[in-house]
Formats: sequence, C-alpha cells, structure tokens
Amino acid sequence: MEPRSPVELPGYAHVYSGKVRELFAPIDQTSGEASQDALLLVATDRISAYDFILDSEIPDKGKVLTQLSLWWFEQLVDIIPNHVISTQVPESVAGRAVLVKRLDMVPVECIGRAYLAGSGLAEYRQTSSVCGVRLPAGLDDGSLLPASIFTPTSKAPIGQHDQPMTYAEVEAKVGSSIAASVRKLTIAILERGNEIAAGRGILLADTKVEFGLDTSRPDGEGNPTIMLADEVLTPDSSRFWPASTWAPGRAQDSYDKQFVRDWLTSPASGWDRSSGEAPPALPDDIVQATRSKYIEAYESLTGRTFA
Ligand code: PZK
Repeated sequence: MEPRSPVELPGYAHVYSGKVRELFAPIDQTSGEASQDALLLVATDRISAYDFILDSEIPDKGKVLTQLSLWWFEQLVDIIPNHVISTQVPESVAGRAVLVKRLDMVPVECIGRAYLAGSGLAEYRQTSSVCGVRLPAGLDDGSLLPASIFTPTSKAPIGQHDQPMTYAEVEAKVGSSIAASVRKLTIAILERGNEIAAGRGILLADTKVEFGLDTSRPDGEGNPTIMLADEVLTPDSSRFWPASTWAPGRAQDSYDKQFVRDWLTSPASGWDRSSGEAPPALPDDIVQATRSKYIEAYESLTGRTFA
C-alpha cells in the first residue's frame, strides 16, 4: 500500500513518509542544501485500523498526538534527554510538527510490555516466552505481567510485520552497552508512563520507543549520548486501554480506536475484514467520537485543556 502524497512545505525537503507521519529536512537558504542536523517531524490526521490506513482522517489527531508526545518528553526528561529542538514550525503544520535533532537511529524497535496482548500474546501461547523472555504459566489475553519486559523487534518494510528479536540479537546488532541501555530505558519509560497514567483512567499495555545516538555529545568515556526520538507514549505507538473495562481473558477495548473497530466490524459498514479489500470511509459520528477520545486521552493524562 502506497502512503499518501506528503504535504507541501516550502523550505523543506521531503525525506520519508510513514503510515501516518512524515519527515522533512529543513533546506539551508544559503547553500540550498538539506540540513544534516535537523528534521521536521510532521504528524498527520491519518488513522490506521486493522493494518489499513483509512480513507477518513480524524480532525486534530496530528495535533493531539504531537502535543501529548511533547508533554511526555517533559515527564521523562529526568530519565532520558530527547530530540526536540523547537516547536516553532511552519503555519501549515502548526501544533502537529516538531523540529528535532537528527540522530543516528538505533536500528531496533524497542518495545516494552506491561500487559500481554497482540503479537506478544501469540508468541507466549506458542513458546511460553516473548522475545526470549520466559513468562509464568497461566497468563491470558490482557494479563498484567509480573514485571514490565523488553521485547524488541527488527523493523520490516511498510506492509510487513516486524520480526521479534532476542536480547542476544540486539546485543549482536548494537553492542552490549547500547543494548543494556535501551532495555533499561524502554522499561523505565513504560513504568513511568504507567505510574502517571494509573489513576487517570488509562493503562499503557505496551509501547514502542525509538532511540538515537547524539555523536556530537560524547559522555565522560567518549560514548555518544542516547536520546529519546520519534513520538513517545501516544496511542499510535502504544496500546492505550481504558482502566475501567480492563479484564484479562478477552481482547481489551482500545481507548482510542474502539468506535472505529466496532463500526468497521459491524454489519453497518458492509466491510468484510477477511476480504483483503480496503475498509470504507467512516461515518461522521464515528469520526467525531474518535476525535473526542483522542482529546479525552490528552486531557485526562496531561490535566490540560486541548485548545
Ligand atoms: C527518524 N524515523 C521514523 C518518524 C516518518 C518516519 N531524530 C531523528 N533523527 C534521525 N532520524 C529520525 C529521527 C526521529 N524521530 C525517525 N525515521 C527516522 C519516522 C516520523 C515520520 F516518516
């Protein structure tokens, strides 16, 4: 599936389109060259469900997720520095773009899991382990794990599923020092996230974080500074569950996408998930209800009003 064509941003060169976000490089107005030091990370209003990018956009989703990510970066800054340089961005992407420091990305998708779901559950049922981490018997869909675990994957091209990696494979790929750091940091970020989200009605079942190395900032021993990159603890990078309906033994409700999933799988949509066909556009009430859930998540977590 081809990503949609990116927004036009004069003064920026398009670098890459993800499923729902885009990357640009600022163009130096003197040399005319793309910056090697900075990137503009732009969140769109696109939404995915059941591995499809939907035709319908959710108004303000890009802004809500960008503002949530920025808020989390502040909540995590005593654990790890982040790539944010500035939130002053072109008017056309105001509120949904961030200027970030260009880093050498750690080529591992760092996933932390506090609860069992999705591919982690599937792997557990086959092997009693996830990414080489042995788990106790008797866990079910949605179970709280005895402790948060690191279950890394290697990134696959768009349209393919990421492959689970063992910790030894991460060590072989990035070295044992960086492997140890990203494992510890991933778990610390998820644990801090759940400490804050607990009591605000949201469980963070799992999350994917991305790290980058800032080689311009060596520490005392000459090692690069590890920084938190990408987005963090958003509903797009994490499974958000409503705490009020959590009950292991079944698939959990999704905090943000439940209206979308319920409608798509209802007779009203006329869509057959197993057909391989693209899903239909969402009715406006489903779009509006979903927009409200993103804003509710932002407001519940941050205690701020979404402007
Ligand atoms: C970087 N992505 C994923 C994110 C996309 C793709 N600070 C950085 N330095 C260098 N590279 C990246 C980052 C960050 N963040 C992130 N790929 C590269 C990504 C958003 C939209 F299309």
